[in-house]
Amino acid sequence: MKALILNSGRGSRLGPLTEQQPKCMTELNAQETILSRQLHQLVLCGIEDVVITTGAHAEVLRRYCQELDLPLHLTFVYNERFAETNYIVSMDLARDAVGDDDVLLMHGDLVFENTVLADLLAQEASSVVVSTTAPLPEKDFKAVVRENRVEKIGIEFFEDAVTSQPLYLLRAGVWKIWRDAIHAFCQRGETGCYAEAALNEVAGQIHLVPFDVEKRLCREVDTPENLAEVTQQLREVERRTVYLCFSADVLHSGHMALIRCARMYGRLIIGVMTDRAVASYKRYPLVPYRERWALFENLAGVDRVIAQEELSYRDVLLKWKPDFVVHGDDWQTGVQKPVRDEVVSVLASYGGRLVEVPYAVGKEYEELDRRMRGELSLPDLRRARLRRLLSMKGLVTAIEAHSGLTGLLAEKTIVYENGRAHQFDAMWLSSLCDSTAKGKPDIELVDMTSRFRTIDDILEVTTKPIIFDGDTGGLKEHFVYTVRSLERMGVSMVIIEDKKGLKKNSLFGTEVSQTQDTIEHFAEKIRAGKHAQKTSDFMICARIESLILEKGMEDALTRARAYVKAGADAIMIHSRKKDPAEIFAFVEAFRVEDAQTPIVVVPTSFNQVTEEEFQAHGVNIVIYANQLTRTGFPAMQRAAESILRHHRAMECDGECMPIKDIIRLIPEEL
Ligand code: SPV
Ligand code: MG
Repeated sequence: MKALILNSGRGSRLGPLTEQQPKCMTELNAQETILSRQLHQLVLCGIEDVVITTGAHAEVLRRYCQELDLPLHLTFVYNERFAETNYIVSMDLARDAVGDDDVLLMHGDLVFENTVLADLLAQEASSVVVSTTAPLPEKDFKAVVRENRVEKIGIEFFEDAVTSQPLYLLRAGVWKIWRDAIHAFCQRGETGCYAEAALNEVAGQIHLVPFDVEKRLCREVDTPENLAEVTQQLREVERRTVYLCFSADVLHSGHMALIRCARMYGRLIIGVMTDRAVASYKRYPLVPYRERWALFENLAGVDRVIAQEELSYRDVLLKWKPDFVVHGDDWQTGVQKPVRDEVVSVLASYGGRLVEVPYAVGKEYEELDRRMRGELSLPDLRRARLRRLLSMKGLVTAIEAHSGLTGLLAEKTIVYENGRAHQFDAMWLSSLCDSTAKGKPDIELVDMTSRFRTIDDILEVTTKPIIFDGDTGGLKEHFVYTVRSLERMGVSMVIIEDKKGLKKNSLFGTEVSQTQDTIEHFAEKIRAGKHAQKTSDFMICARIESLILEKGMEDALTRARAYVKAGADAIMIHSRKKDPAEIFAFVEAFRVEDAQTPIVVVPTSFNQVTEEEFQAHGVNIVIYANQLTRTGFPAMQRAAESILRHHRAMECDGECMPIKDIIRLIPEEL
């Protein structure tokens, strides 16, 4: 595609403005002239080759273009008879320079919005700009349009006519026919008419359609009055802002195309989604927020960078009121649809507009994303993520996982609500559920080798941090090995409980005989574990069983103090009471002395308490310890009983996941 700009005319109607320089060099504002604006717009739209016809002040024009120093290949075609001929001659002279490509043709005094050009270039058929909303001008160009086809263009037509502007997209075939007609006119000496006279002669042979810009700016500057009106309209156009939000770790060519597109619409405000907002709806960001911010701040063409703290755009849109929001069209369906719907309604509330561009799909982008996901599952990154989440969110949630499949559920389950996304932050590798899945009691019977095997299954298919239920931790001499192995695998935290002897599940409480360890002995185990670990990311959490074993609040608090002193990175306080009062009493008393050490709770019995309430009391990690196992098992039991009762499987079909869904549940590639 080549651009052909006609700049041979004298533009005498602009008076003194065109005495020393061509009309196209008339200033529109302190930063740009008509020509510099056109040339920048061509660059923005990816056009590289420009042919400019010259006449009056040809040398001034040529020098000016060189000084602009734009990444364009410019060819100048001089029309020496510019004073006595019309631009039909300049177009004829430019035929060789333009060649046989598609052509974007414009007059040198035309001022238009970026989107007019971008949208025109996106048309398939040869098109000319018209406006169905502008009043018909007496003296300027009008196009006669019938059945969406331009039949004639000229100043003398009024019937079936709409205002038209000399901005054309001409596909190669159409250009060739018009060009030859122009040549024939010039050969016959008909050089005083508009080039459109030649176009009208061959209109029957070409397909030229109107491209309606309605109220968008696209006007010629002929007189000082025109200039005043156009510059005023341009000021309004230039005040417009466009908002584009990014959550990506790296910028690829698809993102750059999106940025280029957004810049067409106005001054560009880039929203950088905070780590917390990104982690709420997709994988954890690999590149931290500050770094992502810095990337955009230094990007040419970006006017302002702001933080988007939620997945929802509502707050940002209401604060900044951008005229446009640009987004890929991938959010029209699927999980992000509610976010999009909200954007549409907020924009409608103040007259903004959503612009959606085709989402960049491509093998290279998928590969990039796959590589990033792969990085997240590497032990160092995964291990460190729990601490980062704790400092970022204050409250972290974990759900139990005891297999690759439940790990995937923990990894991928997401719900959207009021413009927010919710996912679990981490996985709890429960001893109860791991043992139950193997049909064994929760008495430290499943040995570490087997527990590590479960971890490995989960690690292989997920990226979220893992909190490992280490039971009592075993002998101190064994525990140090466990710490090293867990750390090496990329586990973030081990929780050990202060019991000794044959451990039983805490939810039995005092119904079974269980013995609490001494403070000194357990503290020694914590110290040994902390000493054994190699990185500062790994966390050892001390689980206090005093309330479970009805040893009282004072005992629990004394132990908490001692365990923190021994090096515990977090404290888990457990209870099997329905009433959360003793949990809250512990947390409040502990927080008086210690504002920092994270507190973990497992609300299996006191399950009426919401995460918000826990956070308000000072809790940092909420573990949903067994709900997947407890919901999965009854469904399986019902299916087994139904088959036995009916001697066939049909009756339990309603409870079954469709075969198609189960085989698609797990992608072949991670
Ligand atoms: C587990 O899930 O294995 C636990 C929590 O240790 S609880 O079952 O509540 O003791
Ligand atoms: Mg357990």
